[in-house]
Amino acid sequence: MKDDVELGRLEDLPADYVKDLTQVNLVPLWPSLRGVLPPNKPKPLTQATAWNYKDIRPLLIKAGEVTPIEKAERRVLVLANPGHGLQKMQASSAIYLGMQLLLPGELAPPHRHTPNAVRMIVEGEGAYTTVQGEKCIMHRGDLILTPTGLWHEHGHDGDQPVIWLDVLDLPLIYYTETSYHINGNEQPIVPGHGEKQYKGAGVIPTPMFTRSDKQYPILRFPWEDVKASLISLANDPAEVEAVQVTYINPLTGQDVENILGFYALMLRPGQKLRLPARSPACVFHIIEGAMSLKFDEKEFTLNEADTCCVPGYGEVFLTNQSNQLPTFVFMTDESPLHRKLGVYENWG
Ligand code: 1HN
Repeated sequence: MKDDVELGRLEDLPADYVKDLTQVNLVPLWPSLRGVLPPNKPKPLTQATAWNYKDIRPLLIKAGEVTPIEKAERRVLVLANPGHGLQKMQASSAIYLGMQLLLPGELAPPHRHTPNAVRMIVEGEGAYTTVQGEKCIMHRGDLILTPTGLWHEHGHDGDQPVIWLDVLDLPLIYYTETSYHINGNEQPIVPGHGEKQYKGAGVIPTPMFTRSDKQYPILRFPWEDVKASLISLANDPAEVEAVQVTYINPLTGQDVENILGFYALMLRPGQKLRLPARSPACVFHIIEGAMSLKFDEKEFTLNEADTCCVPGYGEVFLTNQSNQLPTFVFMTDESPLHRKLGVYENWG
């Protein structure tokens, strides 16, 4: 069957026939078939979009002035992709992004929910997230997980605003009609930190020869450790093209969460890197340095704390803006989801 064959339109049908269909909750497929199943390549709603931190920061600080934490629970400005419509609060079909502000002395109260979340810390010292009793201190560049179902609350003992990037699979969980939350009480702090127990990539704790069956053994990935891994990888072998690491569960080798994948990338001074066209949408957030990002006809310059989202099925060209310094990038994509669904593709 040729794809250029034009299928019948809704307007081609007798109006009273369409009315009869509607009355009994029936819809003809053929006027919509090409829309839901386009030829050769999906037509993502997700548009390549960048959000600059210099735009976000003053508006977020203003949110701190006009809305007390008790009236927000989570004081967040959502990075919404215009391709989906801003009210949908989506960066892509499965990814939600938000910048959250916590002021000194504030508490974002304990709750748990079905969507998986992570926080990438952008600015400030002295805040923490307690996840299932484990107190995770926030420093710039750290990644803190709050996977599905785990209790979490945010507190702040410092004296300056703290800001972080929230990444959730909320659009997907909402779409599947499984999104809900439960409020709880402040969690008692439990001893032990996964990031310390599982510090070495090649060794894991085995007290009395038993392995933990924890589903989320590491909840906080300190930036200093991840950065050191990238620098080490960049030097051995020196030819490795994409200096990239994946945040994984050390007990399974799988991605840290079920739906979204998380990565850190280092661009060498002056490096240009082409990322292949793959099915998942992808988010880039600059931890240190600056780069340009090209997708189709669009090109963005991304500086520290800037964030960009691109749809799937297109190449991405990254260029470090400095010939002297490396650039470090946090990335999120929908790979685990696509792999589980069997729709993951890499077109090279
Ligand atoms: C949430 O629980 C947090 O815990 C942040 O900090 C953003 C966006 C949608 C739904 C739940 C948080 C969220 C969220």
